[in-house]
Amino acid sequence: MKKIILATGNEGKVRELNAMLRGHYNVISQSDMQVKEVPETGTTFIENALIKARNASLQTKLPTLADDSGLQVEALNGEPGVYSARYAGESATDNDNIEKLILNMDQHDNRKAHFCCVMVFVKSARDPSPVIVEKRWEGELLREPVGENGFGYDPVFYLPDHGCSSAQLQPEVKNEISHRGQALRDLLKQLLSFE
Ligand code: ITT
Repeated sequence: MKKIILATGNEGKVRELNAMLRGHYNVISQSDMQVKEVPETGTTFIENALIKARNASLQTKLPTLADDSGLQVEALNGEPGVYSARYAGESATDNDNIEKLILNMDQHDNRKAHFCCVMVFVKSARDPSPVIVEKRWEGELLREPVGENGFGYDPVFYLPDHGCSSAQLQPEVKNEISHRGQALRDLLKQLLSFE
């Protein structure tokens, strides 16, 4: 099976992506290859995903998959967006970020939000034609966290069609419908069609 590097240091992403790539690729985490992370200096998900993919591919000399994602809240003009992981500061935990979001949303009745995921695949660090997919997952923000599964903002991301938060979904169900699940499926379809 072909080797592929996962250019992420986020354990939640690693779990979800591993589950979906199983059987297709021999997946290696960038941390297992001692990849040194670089700052995400882009202002868009696409820029940051490319920065991470090219960095890991440069250091490992292997094809690489990167995911840049985040939560965009309508009433906050798209915030926290690319800053989702660092919303409450550089070393913020998921709980710190959720607390800040709940506070900032206190006065807002418009609870609409979506997750965005950009998935990038590069064959090499200087691949001139990366495969790029962008997908969204629509939902609403809760006023209190519920559920234990997933990671990040899942406990406050409510799915009206399912009547629960994304942290209450079974992992397989989340992968079936999430921004990341949709993006990876689309990307895989493209990669397998090149082979
Ligand atoms: P890497 O850059 O190493 O991949 P990161 O956590 O810094 O890890 P991002 O810059 O892409 O990754 O930030 C994504 C953040 O968006 C993540 O930390 C969560 O707070 C949030 N997020 C993304 N996908 C999510 C999901 O499926 N469920 C909940 N929160 C999610």
